[in-house]
Amino acid sequence: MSQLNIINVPDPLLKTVSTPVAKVDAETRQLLDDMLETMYAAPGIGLAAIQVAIAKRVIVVDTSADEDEKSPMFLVNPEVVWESPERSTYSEGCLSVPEHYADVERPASVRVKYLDYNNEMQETLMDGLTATCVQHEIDHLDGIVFIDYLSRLKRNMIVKKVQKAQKDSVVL
Ligand code: GNR
Ligand code: NI
Repeated sequence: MSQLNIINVPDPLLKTVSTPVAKVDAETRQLLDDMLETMYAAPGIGLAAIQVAIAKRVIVVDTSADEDEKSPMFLVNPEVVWESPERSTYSEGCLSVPEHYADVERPASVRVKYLDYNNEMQETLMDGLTATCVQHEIDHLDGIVFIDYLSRLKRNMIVKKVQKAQKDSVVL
């Protein structure tokens, strides 16, 4: 297992549309394991492969509040096949936009089809924070970051602050 480096906005890689995975094989499982370790270390509740500069349709999610009772989800080629008409609003954050948060409205529940860790096709109904997080991750696979839903003014302000914080953190 190894921890991977997370890229920040405005890295143009975050605008990439990621490519589907043909099969969940040993190499994909290695990526899933490394992504989970990276997500827990951050810490975060979700991570898309493009955030570690790998343009594959692979995400990991763990929205369990409990520290000792981890419940990781591995989703490969995830697709929303149904969304509820009900919406919900969460204050979202992103490991690629550190320390900035904004309200985003999304479908409150979604049915998601994906390949699991064992290359088995699954369909799962998700709600609450899990639904929000999985939609946030699928957005990453399509090159969308949550700040893209904000006004250009707010987005540009956040991107500038993230860039400045990154520069200031470089030890000379
Ligand atoms: O850690 C994360 N928290 C979070 C909070 C609200 C909505 C979405 C998220 S996902 C984010 C981790 C991340 O950047 N995933 O891409
Ligand atoms: Ni994110």
